[in-house]
Amino acid sequence: MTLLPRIVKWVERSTSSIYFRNRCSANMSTNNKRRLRVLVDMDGVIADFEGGFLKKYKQKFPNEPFVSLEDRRGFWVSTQYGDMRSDLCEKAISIWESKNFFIELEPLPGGVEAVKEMSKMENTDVFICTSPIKHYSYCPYEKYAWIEKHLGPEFLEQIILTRDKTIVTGDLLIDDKPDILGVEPSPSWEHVLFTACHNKHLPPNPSQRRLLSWADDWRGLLESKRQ
Ligand code: UMP
Ligand code: MG
Repeated sequence: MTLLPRIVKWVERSTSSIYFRNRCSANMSTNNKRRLRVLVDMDGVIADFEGGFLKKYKQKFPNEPFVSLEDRRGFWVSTQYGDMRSDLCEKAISIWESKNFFIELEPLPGGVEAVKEMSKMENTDVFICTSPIKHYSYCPYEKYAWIEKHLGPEFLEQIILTRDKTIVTGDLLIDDKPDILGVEPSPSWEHVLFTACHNKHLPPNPSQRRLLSWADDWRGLLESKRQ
């Protein structure tokens, strides 16, 4: 970020905290200066986990069967590969446990641009909220490196690595996983399902909004939460 937008953001943050210190009884839900907090998932939303997986799986196991992106069903890649043949589950897992898997993921179309744009919007805080794998040798480091590389070093302040997104507070969680469960039964965010190859065939769910891609109306979605 160049200097001017940084100064604007700092002034916004300072003035909003002064506002709340002086009016500690103010009800945030009726305050139209309230900041919107958007949590954006990484894999399957801004980073092409599925495309990166398939490319490296085919390179490493050229003679094994694979699932085309068209035929992907269900969030867990490992489960679908294991259903095809039990040993393929471990072979699939070996791909994302390998060095350089996460850092080499391609950005999904429009995602990086959208996140940068929303982070510059007035009264808006954006966090990247992503679950690392438990095989931690490379994944957490590479997620940080990916964000620095594609979103810039200022976004290193905005990273939330957690296996349980329900304990994170926010207004919106844009995520491709259909069911986001954890210890908190009533998360504060509205989960908006980001369409991905593995969830596009799910029957319409009237209680869950979707973002079809970053070409879809994400600005309108954010606006709808400011009302
Ligand atoms: N993941 C698995 N198994 C799968 C598919 C994905 O462990 O079959 C991991 C990779 C990512 C994480 O680290 O799940 C997805 O994270 P979120 O996009 O839900 O944050
Ligand atoms: Mg995801």
